[in-house]
Amino acid sequence: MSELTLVIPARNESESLPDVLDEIKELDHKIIVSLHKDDILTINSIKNFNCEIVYQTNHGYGDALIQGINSVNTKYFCIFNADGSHDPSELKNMIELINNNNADFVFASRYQKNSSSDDDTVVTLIGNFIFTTIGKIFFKLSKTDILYTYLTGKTESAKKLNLIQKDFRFCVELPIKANREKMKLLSIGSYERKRFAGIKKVNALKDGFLILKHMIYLFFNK
Ligand SMILES: Nc1nc2c(ncn2[C@@H]2O[C@H](COP(=O)(O)OP(=O)(O)O)[C@@H](O)[C@H]2O)c(=O)[nH]1
Ligand SMILES: [Mg+2]
Repeated sequence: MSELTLVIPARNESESLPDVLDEIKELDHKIIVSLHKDDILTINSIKNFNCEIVYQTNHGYGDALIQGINSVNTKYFCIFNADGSHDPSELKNMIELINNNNADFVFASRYQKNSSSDDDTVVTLIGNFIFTTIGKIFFKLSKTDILYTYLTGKTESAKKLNLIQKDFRFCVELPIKANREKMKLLSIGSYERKRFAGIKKVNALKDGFLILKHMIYLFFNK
């Protein structure tokens, strides 16, 4: 068995998640799907797959990830979406990069050389540019794509960060706290695919505002 566990947060992904699990079933990684027990459709859609299910006790994307990561017992974990937008063929290079450099986290980026996205909209593109710039100026983050949470990390490093954000604020909480702990953060080019099916859960305005508020909070609370 490999040293990597894929942590898959899922909400209403019965149309995409079976295809995602089918695509990664030949890989030698452990798989944890983190979802709420009320999400019966998604749970039923994956019952024939060999994966562990973590039932989150609260709701939200960050909550699913925090509880998923707490259940990991391999050296590395990877946050891997249930919608098909993360390409599993990129995992090999991410693991090599983190391992060869003894890094704490490797973040995939859609906005560096040889990278792109088929899932971005004008609103998310502009939003991401603004948040990435705030990250650079106010938090000295060298990350080129702050909101794209396709990352591989050392499990023990993530567990040290005391991550508590239960919604999409998690996307900025992790890199900002890791950078403050002077952890080693690397970036790797990535191509984001269109989601296989179903609808996006992020609300650009509502979640964008929450993330902005949280960045202001983190700036004043060190
Ligand atoms: N468990 C759980 N997963 C969620 C929640 N919101 C989003 N997700 C999952 O997080 C991933 C990213 O969500 P998505 O809507 O695709 O956002 P985007 O990729 O940023 O556009 C998908 O796998 C979703 O199913 C939530 O409230 N709870
Ligand atoms: Mg998505």
